[in-house]
Amino acid sequence: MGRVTAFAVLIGCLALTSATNLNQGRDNPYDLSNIVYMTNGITAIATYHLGNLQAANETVITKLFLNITYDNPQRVRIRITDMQNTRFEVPYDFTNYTIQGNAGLYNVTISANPMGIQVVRQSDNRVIFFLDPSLWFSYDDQDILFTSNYGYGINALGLGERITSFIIPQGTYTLWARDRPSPLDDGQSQDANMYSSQPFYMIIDQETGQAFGGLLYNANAMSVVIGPQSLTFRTTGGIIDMWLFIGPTPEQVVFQYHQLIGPPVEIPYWSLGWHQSRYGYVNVSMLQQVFDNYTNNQLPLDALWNDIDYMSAYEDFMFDPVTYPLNNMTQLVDALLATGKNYIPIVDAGIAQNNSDPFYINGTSSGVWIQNPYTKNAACVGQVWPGNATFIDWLNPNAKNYWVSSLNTFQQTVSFSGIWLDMNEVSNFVSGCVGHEPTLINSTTMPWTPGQDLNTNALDVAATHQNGVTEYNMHSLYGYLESKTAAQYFIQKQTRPFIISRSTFPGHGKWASKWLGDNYSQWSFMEYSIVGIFNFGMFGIPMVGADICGFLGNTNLELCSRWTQLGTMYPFSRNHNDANSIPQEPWAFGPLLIETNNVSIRNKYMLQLYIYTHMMKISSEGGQLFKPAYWEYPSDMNLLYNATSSFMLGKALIVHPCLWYGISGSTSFFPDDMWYNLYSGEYVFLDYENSAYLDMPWPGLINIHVAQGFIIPIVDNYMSAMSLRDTRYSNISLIIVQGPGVEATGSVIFDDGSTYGNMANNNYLEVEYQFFSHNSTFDYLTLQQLQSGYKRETGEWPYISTLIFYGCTAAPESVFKLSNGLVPTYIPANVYWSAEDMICKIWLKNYLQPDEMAT
Ligand code: MIG
Repeated sequence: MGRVTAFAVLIGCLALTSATNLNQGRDNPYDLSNIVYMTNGITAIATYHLGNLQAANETVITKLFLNITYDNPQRVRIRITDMQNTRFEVPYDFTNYTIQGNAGLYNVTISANPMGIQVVRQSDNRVIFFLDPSLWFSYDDQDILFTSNYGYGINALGLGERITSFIIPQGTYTLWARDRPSPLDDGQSQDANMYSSQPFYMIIDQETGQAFGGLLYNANAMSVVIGPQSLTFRTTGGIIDMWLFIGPTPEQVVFQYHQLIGPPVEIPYWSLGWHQSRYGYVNVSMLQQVFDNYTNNQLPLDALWNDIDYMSAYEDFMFDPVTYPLNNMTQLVDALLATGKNYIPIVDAGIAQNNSDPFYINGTSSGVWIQNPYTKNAACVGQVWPGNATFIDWLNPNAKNYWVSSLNTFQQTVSFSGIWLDMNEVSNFVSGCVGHEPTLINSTTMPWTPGQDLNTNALDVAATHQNGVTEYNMHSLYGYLESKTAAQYFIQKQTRPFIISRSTFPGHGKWASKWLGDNYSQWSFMEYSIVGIFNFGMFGIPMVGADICGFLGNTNLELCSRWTQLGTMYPFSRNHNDANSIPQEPWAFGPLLIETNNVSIRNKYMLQLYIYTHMMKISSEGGQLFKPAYWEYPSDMNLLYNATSSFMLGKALIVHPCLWYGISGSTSFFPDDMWYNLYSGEYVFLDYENSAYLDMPWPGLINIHVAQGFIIPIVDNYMSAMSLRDTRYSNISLIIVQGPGVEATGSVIFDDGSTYGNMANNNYLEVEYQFFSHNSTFDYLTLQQLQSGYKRETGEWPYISTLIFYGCTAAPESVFKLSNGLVPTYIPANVYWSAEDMICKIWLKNYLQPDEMAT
């Protein structure tokens, strides 16, 4: 086998470099033996080498098994486990996982004494992982440490969840799910760990701008040190299970990662609309009033949310009989549904420990609670909103049935269309299980704030799950497993899960979505929201947004207006507010904010087919809707270093938000391309720095520009629709953006908008639009059905009413339709051309159907 020889040569090279370090005393005490080279990987045994070190202490794992797998040409897996004992591993959920082997896009080499592993990307010979044998490595029961030393300058992204700039500054970061109301509250640095654990990173090579990524699939508390040229992982347990994604572009890394974890769940059509929420709708008439105000102000709305205010004594699923009488509630929800709007209640993680609460009774009889480690057959009781509460052990075989049937029961009480899962870090107002001091485990290896440890506002890490698995291992998985289980409730009914959860873990996006948790009504938090959406998009959760206008503290007219302009471009757009803050519904500040809400929500509606089409594609292929401009233009590193000054929606649209108070315009950067104002068709003249001055009015619309070469479908009735349901019956216009000699393309996916699995089952319609400019007698537009698996309901169909051309250099004369035999028939149309603005419009008198062509 020629392959083996090739490896032997490479190993030889590596051994030479590491040999020089051997006599300095060893930071990596493991040697490799029994090395086996296979077609699709390498295995070896790593043995703790005593040498001149002191005797291993009893927590050291002395025999490790190394298993390197060439998953596919873009992905390598490095697993290091205990050879003699099983250790905790994350419940595995990557159903797409297959091993296809390496087609030569990377080289993996190892060295034996001490252990070293190097992965080099062949296209540019860059190290994308290097377990440098000369650097500290340890594999203790509760302290696993390793460094990847790249040898060149890196920008690190990802590693959630925290409030940070997009490029994470060098430093030490903790990953451990935590209910952290806000980084400003506890006097800690902004970058401390928050609700989710997302141990995925992307590295951008500072010299070349090329990208690669990695996932350390480990749920234990960990810290990551970002150095100038290295990443050091230190985890308090689990195993080393590292997947590497070779890139080389950022977007390829994202796709390679999503291919592993699975593309995100399909979301309902309506959920891409506008959501109103607040903590503090203290009774049903307040909720009704909000609904009425939307109607009276002619503002569109897609979902009305209900916080813990609805609950009786803060008990999940239970409406307060005085403030939220069931009769009134069901009436309200019926009225919402009748007008195409939806109702979304909150469900907290803790179940009230109340012997007359049916949900507590059921959970107790099915034995699903996380157990108290100090008392046999007793739940670990924490304290949350209802006071004493118990928590579900998602490893328990009865947990799924318990949770799905609880949601079924709740559905019979009130017709909710989605659920909001809060407090699932899992959060606890006290530390540990009530009645017992928590066991202090591993307080030393994490960079905790003084006085805090793993038990702080969490269940006792000694609390037990099925088969004795401890909360120490399971803690950061709560939100993910809760959401995944809740998704089964929707899936059994064949409807799409609409689940907005606060805590997440890799794999979450396949089942559920996410909001960014508590933020402040401050300009800086508006900017952080962009980073949050970029990050969770990378993490495979594209349906994400921040509380628009801010949650904690008081917003103001200008901030809330700007935030509404930006927030309506989030994939998940929800105005949400804390009970202690002044109101921030659209009418809270008079007519200016109403106007901003009106045009901004309608602007989102206008783009609904473009956005929905992307989200559906992403749900079958992975990827991001809302993403850094750098992803599309990776040769311009300025776009990376100014990541929040703009973002892209798909490939065609760039959005420039206004993130500063007191300004009405600014000089904004664009990627190197031809850009047209989405609304006016005006061409943007860029200066030598690729910048242009943009007006940023409010009330008014956020700046969106469209790149040449694309066709954007626009919903015609966006100014009259009162919810997204109405847009399903709208005709559409196509904005066709030509450049000199450039052809333009676009597409639309349309389906029933609600059934689970439509993409996988081909139950959708997909039409591709292509515009060909021949510079001769005529130009033509083709409409091609790529998929025709959706039968429309009466009146639904994206018929084309209008063709709008940007960058149009000559007036259209007449319009023909070419039937199958390419025989032209004249079709009646009104045409318009503005030579000055280079805009043409063709109003078709008979709408075009998806299988027709026009010239
Ligand atoms: O302890 O339900 O992040 O959105 O309004 C706070 C009340 C509990 C935290 C959520 C927030 C929600 C609030 N919740």
